[in-house]
Amino acid sequence: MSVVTSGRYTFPSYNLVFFIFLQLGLHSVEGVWPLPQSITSSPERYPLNPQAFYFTYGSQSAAQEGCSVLDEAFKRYFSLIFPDYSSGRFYSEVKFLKCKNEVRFKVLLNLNVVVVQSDLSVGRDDCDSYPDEDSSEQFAVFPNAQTNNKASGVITFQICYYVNKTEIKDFPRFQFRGILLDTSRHYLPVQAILKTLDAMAFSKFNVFHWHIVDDPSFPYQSRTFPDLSAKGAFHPMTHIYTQSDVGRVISFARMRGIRVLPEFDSPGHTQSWGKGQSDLLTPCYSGSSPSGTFGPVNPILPSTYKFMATLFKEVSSVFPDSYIHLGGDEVNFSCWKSNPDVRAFMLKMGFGADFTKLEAYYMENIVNITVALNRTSIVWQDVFDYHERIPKDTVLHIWKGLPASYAAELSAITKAGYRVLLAAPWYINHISYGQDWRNYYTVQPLNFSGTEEQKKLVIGGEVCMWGEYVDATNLTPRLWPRASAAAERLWSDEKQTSDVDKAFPRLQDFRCELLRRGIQAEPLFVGHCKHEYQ
Ligand code: CP6
Repeated sequence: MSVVTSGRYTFPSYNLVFFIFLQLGLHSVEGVWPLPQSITSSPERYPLNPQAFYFTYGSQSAAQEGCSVLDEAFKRYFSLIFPDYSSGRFYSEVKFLKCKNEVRFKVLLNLNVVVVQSDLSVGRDDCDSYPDEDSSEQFAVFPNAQTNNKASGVITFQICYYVNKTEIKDFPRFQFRGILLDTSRHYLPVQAILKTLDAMAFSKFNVFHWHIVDDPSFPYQSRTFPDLSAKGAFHPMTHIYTQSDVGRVISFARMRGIRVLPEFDSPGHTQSWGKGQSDLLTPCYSGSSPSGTFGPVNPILPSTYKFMATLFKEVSSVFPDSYIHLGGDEVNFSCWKSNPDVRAFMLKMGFGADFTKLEAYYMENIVNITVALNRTSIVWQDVFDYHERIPKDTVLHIWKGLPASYAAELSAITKAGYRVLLAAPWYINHISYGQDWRNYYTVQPLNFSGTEEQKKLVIGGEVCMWGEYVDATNLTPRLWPRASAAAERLWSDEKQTSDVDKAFPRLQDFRCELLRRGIQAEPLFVGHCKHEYQ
C-alpha cells in the first residue's frame, strides 16, 4: 500500500498532515486531536501494510522530493505509524501480541494502493525557510484505494491495522498557538526542549516561546557578551545554551512547523544579567548610600541602551523569527525610587514622581531598537497598561487575571487597535486536584465586548509553563495532555468543540496516542490505554 500526497498547490504544515494520518491508521476518528474543521469517515476501510506503504509527492504538488521538511516528516511519521516495523521487531512476538485483539487471519494480498491527495495552500518557500506568521496551515486529505498490479505478486500477511476511508479539510482558528518554556528558574537540557517540540507538533502548537533568561539564571551563551552566561548561568559550562544548542532547537522546530520566539525580558526579571554586565542594573539605595543590592535595568544611562542594542542585534541574527519578545512585566519601582540619580533624571525628563513614565521611556527605547532591527515586538500587557506610545504593530501579551479581568483587557487593548495574545487562562504550571484541563478547554478567547474588527486582533494564545517548580523531571507529564486541551481551543471550530464532556473520551484516546509515541503524558482519570494490551 502506498500513500501518495499531492496537491494543486503545495504543502504547508508538515506536522499536520501525517499526524492525522497516523490516527486514521490506528484508531477511529474519535482519537483525532485537535478536531479538524471537517472530517468525514466512511466504513470502507483499507489494510495498512508497512511493506507496501510509502509517502510520496503527488505530481501536482509544488513541493517535490528534496523538500527537507516533508522528506523528514515522511520518515518520522512512517516510524510513528509502524513503530515495530521500523525498529526491526515486526516479525517478533511483540507484533504477534499486538494482534491478539484483532481477528487474526492470513491473506494473500493484492497490494492495495491507498492514494491520499493533499490540497494545501502555500508556496514551496516553506520547504527551505523558517515558518512564519504567514505560513498557511490549511490542508485536506482524500484517500482512495487502487490495485497496484505492478507490485510483486502476492505476499502472505497478517493484517492488524486498517485505515478507514476518510476525508479531512482543515485549517487553524488562530494563527498563533504557543507554549512558553522557562529555562531560567530551572535549566532544561536541550533534549527536554526537543522532546517538547516533538510533542507540540502532535497537538499542532506552532510557536515555542523561549523565556530563556530571567532573575535566577542566564543560560543563553552570548557571542558578544559571554560573561552573561559565564557569570549568570547556574553553571558556566553545563547549564548553558551554546550557539549550536540554540541552532539545533531552531532547526528541530522548523522541521515541525514551529517558530521559535525568544524572550529577553527587561527591565525587570534581570537579576542574573547583573552578574556578568556591570553598571547594567540600578544600584538601590538605603538612605543616602548604596545598599549593595540592585534593581531593574538602569534606564537613565546611555550605556544601557548601547548594550541592549548590541545584545538585540545578536539575538536577531541568531533567532530568525520576525518577532522578539521584550518582556516589560512586573517592574518593581522601589529600587528606582531609592536611587537619587534616577530621581534627578525623572525631574529632568518631567516625569514628576510617576515611575510608570520612566518604565514607558525605557520600553520605548527598547522597542525602537527592535524596530531598527526590522523585528516586531511582543510585550507583556503591563506595557500597554502604562502607556500607549508603542508602535501599532506591537503585540500585547495578556497574562494577568481572572476571566472578567482578562476580558476587559482584551477589550481595551483591541479597542486601541493593538494585536493581542492570550496567556492568562492557560497557566499550566499551576496544578490542582482533579480535571483542570476542563478549565483550559472551556476558555472562550473571543468572549469580550468589542467589534468584529477588534476580535480579529486576537492572534492566538499561549500555554505558559513557568519554571519555579518545573524541571526536566516533571515537565512532560505536567504539560501533556493538559496543554492539548488549550491546543484544541486554539485550533478547532468553537461550535464543534463546545461540549467538554464529548471532548473527554477523545482526549483520553489522544493521551494514549501520546504515550504510544513516547511522550509521558499523565492520565486524565481512571482507566487504561488499549495499546497496553494490544
Ligand atoms: N516570570 C516572569 C513569571 C511571571 C511573569 N514574568 C509570572 C508571574 C505570576 C504568575 C505567572 C507568571 N513567573 N518573567 C509574568 C508574565 Cl501567576
